Amino acid sequence: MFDKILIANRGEIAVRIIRACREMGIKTVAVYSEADRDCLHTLLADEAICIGPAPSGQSYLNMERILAATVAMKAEAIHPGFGFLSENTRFAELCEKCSIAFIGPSSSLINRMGNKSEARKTMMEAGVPVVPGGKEPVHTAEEALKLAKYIGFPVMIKASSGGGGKGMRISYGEEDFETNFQNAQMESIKGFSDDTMYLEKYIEKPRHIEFQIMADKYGNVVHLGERDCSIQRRHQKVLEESPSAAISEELRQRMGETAVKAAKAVGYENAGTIEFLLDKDKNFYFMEMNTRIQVEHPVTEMVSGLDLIKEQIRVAAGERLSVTQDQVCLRGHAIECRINAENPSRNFMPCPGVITNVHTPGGNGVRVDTHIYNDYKVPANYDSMLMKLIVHGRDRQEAIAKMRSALGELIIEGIDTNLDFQFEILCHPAYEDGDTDTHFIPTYFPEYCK
Ligand code: MV4
Repeated sequence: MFDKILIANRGEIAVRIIRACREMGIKTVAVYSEADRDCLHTLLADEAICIGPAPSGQSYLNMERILAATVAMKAEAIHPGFGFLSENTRFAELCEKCSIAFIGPSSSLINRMGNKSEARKTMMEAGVPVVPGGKEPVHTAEEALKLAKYIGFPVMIKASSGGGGKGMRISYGEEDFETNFQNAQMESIKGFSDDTMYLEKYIEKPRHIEFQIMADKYGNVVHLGERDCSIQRRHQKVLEESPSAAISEELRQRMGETAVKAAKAVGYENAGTIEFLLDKDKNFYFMEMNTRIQVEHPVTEMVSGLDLIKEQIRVAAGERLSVTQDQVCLRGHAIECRINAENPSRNFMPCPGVITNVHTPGGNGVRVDTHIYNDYKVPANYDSMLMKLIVHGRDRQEAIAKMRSALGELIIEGIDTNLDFQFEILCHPAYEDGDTDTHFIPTYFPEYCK
């Protein structure tokens, strides 16, 4: 087992990882930028080292500085969290070259699954159902249009180096195809220096259902159930829950087996997420594989009882999974609301500033993952997430009641947040009815989608 781990991240996920390490008796090193000098994770870690000025490129994205800090502080492993360098092939490679354990999958796996068209092709060859569409990527509008006609409109145009909606456009017919293809490809070239695109049949009003998997170095792979992440605004998840109101026990079994098959097909190790699209006829299709721990991992922890961060650390240290599939027991219902420093009435504009008063809810089955505190100054340099509010109840009704109560108790003063927007969602009859596909926000809250 590792003696000391460096956490190459900030905010609530850095706090989360430090807590897991403390419980395991593992020493921790926090890295921070000059803007994060007073951040909670720097105070909770055993040691903390400044790695540069506020801009991410000179701090949390600076591979050399993070590796230098790891060597200087004599940490044997790095936990990358999510975002930043967590899915950066080059960084994982450098860790391997420096004999520093990267707590996640291998660099070659990160590379393969980061190429969305290659991942899709691998899954097709493994017999995992993928969204109907092309097997090979396309590079020109001409060849793409030929394929689009073969697939049949509407089609989804996607960037192979994309993900999370970047470099993605819907085309409803020949007349709009070339423009949408060029725009998506231009976005991909600008964002990823890659013009490789691929096409899929557009699935109308799908649900975004993702399965958590965990795999060790001995070929053991388990799934820990699904998370319904369909309530999104511009490809940003707003809230997540498990189990999904749309998944029966029989369908969960089939999707879970498919997720495990996908992970085994690529020789996966550590924590990963298989993203599926579920259509209104309950057909499911592989969409992407995420090679990191995700923001919404607490939802799975609450229903499975497993600590996913500890499991990641154990597996990275060469231990076997602590559960077999038969021992996985998914119980009750969990919901997570992301609380962000943003103003929904001003197009969700980020609202950094000083938090003058924060009161967090508690009670049976209420969990708060956050790094904020009274007088904390929310910096403008990073993403706007302040807190994750997670509840667990015996069933969806009880979980909804708990979340409404927790949101009602939460106080954050001094800056704008999306707290009231979350409350409106939780109180909406369509949410309560489980009528929550990816069109939920545009359908019921169009005023927030302008
Ligand atoms: C799709 C899709 C429908 N059909 N692909 C969104 C980002 C990335 N995870 C892939 N996503 C989607 N891919 C096909 N073939 C629907 C989504 C999707 C979505 C699309 C538009 C608006 C919100 C969305 C939320 C989740 C998934």
